[in-house]
Amino acid sequence: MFKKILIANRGEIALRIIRTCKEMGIETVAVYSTADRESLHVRFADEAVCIGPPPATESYLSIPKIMAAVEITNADGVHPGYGFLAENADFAEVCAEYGTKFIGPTPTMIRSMGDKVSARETMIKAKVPVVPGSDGLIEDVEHGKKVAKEIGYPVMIKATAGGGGKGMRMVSGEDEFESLWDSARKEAAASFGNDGIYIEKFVEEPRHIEIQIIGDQHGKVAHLSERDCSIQRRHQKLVEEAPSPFMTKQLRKKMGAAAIKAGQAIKYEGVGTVEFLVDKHRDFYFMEMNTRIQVEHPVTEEVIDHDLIKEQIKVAAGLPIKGENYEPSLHAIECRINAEDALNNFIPSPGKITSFHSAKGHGVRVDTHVYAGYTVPPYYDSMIAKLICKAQTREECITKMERALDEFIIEGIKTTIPFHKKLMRDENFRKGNYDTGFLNNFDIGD
Ligand code: MV4
Repeated sequence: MFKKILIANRGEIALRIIRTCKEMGIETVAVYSTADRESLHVRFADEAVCIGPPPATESYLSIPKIMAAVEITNADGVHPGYGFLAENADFAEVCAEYGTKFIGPTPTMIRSMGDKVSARETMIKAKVPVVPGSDGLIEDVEHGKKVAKEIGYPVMIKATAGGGGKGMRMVSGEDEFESLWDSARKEAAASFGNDGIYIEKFVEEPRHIEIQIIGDQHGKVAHLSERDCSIQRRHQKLVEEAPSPFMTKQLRKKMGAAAIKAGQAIKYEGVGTVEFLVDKHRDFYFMEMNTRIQVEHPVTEEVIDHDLIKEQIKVAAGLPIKGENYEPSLHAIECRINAEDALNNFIPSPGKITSFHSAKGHGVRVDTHVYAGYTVPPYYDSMIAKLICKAQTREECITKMERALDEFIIEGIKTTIPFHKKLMRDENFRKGNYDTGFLNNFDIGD
């Protein structure tokens, strides 16, 4: 088992990892930029190393600086968290070369799932359902038009190096193909330095339902049930829940089996997420596979009573997993509380938090690194807290979430709390009637 883990991250996830390490008797090393000198992960780690100025490229994204911190503290494990270098295969490689264990999958697995066309091909071979689409990359616009015609409009143009919607265009007919193809390629080249494009049949009104999987170093893969992440604004998740209100026992069985096949196809090691698009007929299609712990992992932890960070560390240490598949026994909902002004087009709202009263009580969990007096820096992601509620039923969970949101006081900055309050009151949300397009027609302005 690890003696000392360096957390190559910041904010709530760094604190989350430190908590589990302490419970496992593992020493912790925090790395921080000068903007995070007063951050809680620095305070609660056993050791802390300043790795540079605020810009992420000069601190949390700097592989040489993080490796220097590994060297001087002699950490035998590195936990990347999510974002930053969590899915950076080069970083995983440098850790392996250096001899410290990257807590996550191998560089090969990260690379193969990071390239969406290669991931699709892997899934086709593993007989995991994928959206009907092109056989590999599209060579040129004429090839693209031909493939789109064969698939049948509407189609979705996607970037192979993409994710999160960048370099993606929905094409309704051949007349608009060329211009949308061009803009998608340019965006992909600008965002990822790779203009590789592929095409899929457009899935109407899809839900985003992802299956949590875990694989050990002995070839076993299990699933830990699903999360519904369809409530997104401009491809940013805002609310996640488990189980999905759209799920049935039969569908969970089928999607769980498909997710395990996806993991087994690449001999997956670690905690991972297989994302699916689910249409209104409950047909499901592989979308992407994430090779990291995700922001929304707490909703799964709450419904199956597992510590996923502990599972991640145990698997990285070579321990076997039990391998049972899990059915959720409770209901959990997570609201992401961002330093954004929900009543003003969600514009960022960094600054000093003058008062902070975190919701509490039975079935309420708050994962946060902020406190009264903390200054939210403008350099990083705007998420400052995750409010997670759990209850026996979805209805009770929504009621609990409404009470918790009402009790949650954050002053000095604007947040997304008003948005969440309004969402919880929405009739369609309360009935579970939503898909990924739900927020397109949701007016938050009070
Ligand atoms: C799709 C789709 C419909 N049909 N692919 C969005 C980002 C990336 N994860 C893939 N996405 C989509 N791919 C086909 N063939 C609709 C989306 C999509 C979406 C997916 C999940 C969650 C939110 C979304 C918001 C808009 C579009």
